[in-house]
Amino acid sequence: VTLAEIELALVRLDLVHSFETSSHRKSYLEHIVVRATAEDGSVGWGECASPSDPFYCGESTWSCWQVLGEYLAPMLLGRPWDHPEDAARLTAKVSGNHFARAGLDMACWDLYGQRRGEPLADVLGAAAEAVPAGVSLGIEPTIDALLAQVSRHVADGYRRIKLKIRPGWDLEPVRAVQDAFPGVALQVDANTAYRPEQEAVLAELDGRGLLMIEQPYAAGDLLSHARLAARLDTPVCLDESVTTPDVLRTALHLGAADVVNIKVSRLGGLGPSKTVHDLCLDAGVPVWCGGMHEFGIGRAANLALAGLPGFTLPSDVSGSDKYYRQDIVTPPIRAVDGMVTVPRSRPGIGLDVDLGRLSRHTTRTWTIRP
Ligand code: OSB
Ligand code: MG
Repeated sequence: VTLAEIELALVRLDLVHSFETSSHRKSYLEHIVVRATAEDGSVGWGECASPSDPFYCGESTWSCWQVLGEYLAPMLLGRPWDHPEDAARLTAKVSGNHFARAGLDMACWDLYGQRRGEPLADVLGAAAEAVPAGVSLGIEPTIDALLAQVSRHVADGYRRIKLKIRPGWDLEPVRAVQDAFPGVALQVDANTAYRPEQEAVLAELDGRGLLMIEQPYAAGDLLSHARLAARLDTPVCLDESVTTPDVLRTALHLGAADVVNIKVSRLGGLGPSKTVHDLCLDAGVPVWCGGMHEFGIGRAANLALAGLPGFTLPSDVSGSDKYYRQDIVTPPIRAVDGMVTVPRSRPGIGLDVDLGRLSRHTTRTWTIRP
């Protein structure tokens, strides 16, 4: 494959319900849609699902825009590659910037799948027809508002609920949800909001039968996660910490992760995500597929990956309608009885991009040629 043109589109979709984590609150999302056109005219799609602000990691929408347009796209255009991992090697000089890299990587995998005439899941060796879906619920202004959200998603059939927590919003929401919905499969995600000196509250959460506690401490603090994992019965899950397969190997060596959240964006693409999956499978560490509020393109890539055998826990990959009134792909990604079907309606990412909807929601474009 040789790319002749890469177009970046800044696409804005309103959220049906605003989302708050331990660090910020959002009512709409802007992602970069990557359209890569090969010399033969075939088109591959990718998505940079970076948060707007550099709070989850160091990247932001504008850092992705700049790094894609100034570095990643020019390094790939006009240079032939056979496999998407070869394409990734052509841009290996760019360090970090995983969200930016993932957007272009996805477009390369889409083209590769089309060349082989196979949907991405099949290319990756993922056999599952559908994957169990959970939802990630943000911090709400009140406990009642949170219970209303939980109620809606339990009624929709989702198989587990994840609550965002932070100091001051932890024990109370967990108790309230468990009291109102006994037996609900529940886990929590702190997005690095605790310091190791605050272990006592996490120890109190232990014993509530949570499926896991996700990323309580700073991304770089593998040692404190390892200590916590040794002390708690509740599994400790890493998200922000696991940026590369090498970091994952260190985390496993230290016993810092009982469970791993795999995100295509955070790891910089499907290749490294598959590597992390394979390492965890060998180590007997269960994984699940996290999300970054992806539009349909990124959601489709997540689902293809989540069909691999190590993904034994419910994902954060819900139907698009949890977030957006109307997605930019067809058929829409939906959860039925808490299961989301892995898209296989065409080769590559497995579904079609609705060009009309895409252009209606595009606020800016940048076309890069060799
Ligand atoms: O930590 O998993 C996270 C969204 C933005 C930033 C970080 C996280 C999340 C989510 C959303 O939890 C999961 C989803 O895409 O539904
Ligand atoms: Mg997380």
